[in-house]
Amino acid sequence: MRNKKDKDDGMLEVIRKYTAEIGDSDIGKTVKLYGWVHEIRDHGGIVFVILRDREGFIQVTVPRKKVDTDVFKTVKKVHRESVIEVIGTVKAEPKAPGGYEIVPQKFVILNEADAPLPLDVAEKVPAELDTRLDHRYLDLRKPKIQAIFRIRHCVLKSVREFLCEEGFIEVNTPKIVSTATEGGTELFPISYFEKEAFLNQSPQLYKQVLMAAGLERVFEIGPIFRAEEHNTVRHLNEAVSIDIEASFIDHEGVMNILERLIKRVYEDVSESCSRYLKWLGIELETPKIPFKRLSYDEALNIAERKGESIPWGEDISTPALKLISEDMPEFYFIVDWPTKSKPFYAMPYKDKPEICKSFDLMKGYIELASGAQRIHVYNLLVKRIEECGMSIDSFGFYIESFRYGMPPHAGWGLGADRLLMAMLNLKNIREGVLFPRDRNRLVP
Ligand code: AMO
Repeated sequence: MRNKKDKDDGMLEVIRKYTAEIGDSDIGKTVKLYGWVHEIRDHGGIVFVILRDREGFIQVTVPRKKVDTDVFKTVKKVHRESVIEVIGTVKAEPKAPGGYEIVPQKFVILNEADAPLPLDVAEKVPAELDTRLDHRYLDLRKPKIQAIFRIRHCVLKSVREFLCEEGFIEVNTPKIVSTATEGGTELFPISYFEKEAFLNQSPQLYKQVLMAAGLERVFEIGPIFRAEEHNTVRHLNEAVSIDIEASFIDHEGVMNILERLIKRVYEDVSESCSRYLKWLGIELETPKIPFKRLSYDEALNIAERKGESIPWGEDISTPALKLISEDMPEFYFIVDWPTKSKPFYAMPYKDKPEICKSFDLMKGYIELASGAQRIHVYNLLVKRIEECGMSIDSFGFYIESFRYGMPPHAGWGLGADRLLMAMLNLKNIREGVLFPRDRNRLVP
């Protein structure tokens, strides 16, 4: 383990280090490194091996005259991407990447990699995204790609910390369900013994039921499944959603939580991932809050002015959003949507029931989150379900919870993959997903 003294063959007591940990204080000392053979430069009497671990690179310099014969023989036959253990002396070497080199006393091939490689990890030959995803385990060995997932980890950690501090309890709800929650996208049917079942589109119904349960503030970070027909750079068939639900609060209240969360995540990533942002060449700017609230009507007007007209009541199309984003390239909310354009659970305004207390959080033309104050009144909910052409029979467990003390409540769902895409300017949402699922991709 890292920084623990490992006994090695009962002979040497060496500390295992990551490449990035090697510093001036190690010069002249013996260290142990584990990693992969990133590059081999064989000059006959001297071989340079670049060892890569999850933190970076280091040069292992192997001069025939100065190392054990077995060590030299092993280095001569090793293939790129083999897993190795190196024990050696640290030397300062200004010409080596990072400024240090290791001269090995021991060079062990823990597992030899076959040649040729299906994907070039050293990126001398660029590969298409599809090829990279087909061999994702190799693609992920690239430091830049790992940086994306180190940042993703930090985003989720930051979200958890923030929501816990705000009094939210983390929950896990079922992903095998019997009903739809979101109109507009199809469900994936699955075979569930003798019953019909589906993969959940959203934890929506469960998080609302948990309000009736009196948990007051819950959040879930989990998969959502959408049988999206289209194959775009921002749609997945399995996505990760960060969902919250809170009682005794309205849509404005949860929008305030959402914008503060976004700001906090940017701050945390800037602070703890500066190394990885640098690898990606990204300078992250923490957004200023509050974000602008643009009404649905205003959004339609901007699009109209720019030549794209949307009939009132319809969802705002991607071309229209692209035009709107010319004026609004950063974070903003689109609020006060037509009731008929949003799912049945969104609360209509009392004095203007054709619009509802719902919002989308946008970054440029990409929707990152949507949410609303919910209907908590039983009769109104039944009416809305029926107006949306659905039968209340399929909502049994959900509907019942509104009859016996459901508090007023609101919430939102924030796409984790979309947030990462926006934060890191990823051209394709799949770049930020380990093993994406889309229309054409079911493996790996
Ligand atoms: P909605 O359907 O807008 O709302 O989803 C919430 C957020 O989840 C992300 N998302 C997706 N990301 C990638 N690929 C997809 N196919 C995909 N579908 C959705 C988006 C989106 O903004 N129940 C409501 C939320 C709520 O009101 O609490 C819901 O699911 O970032």
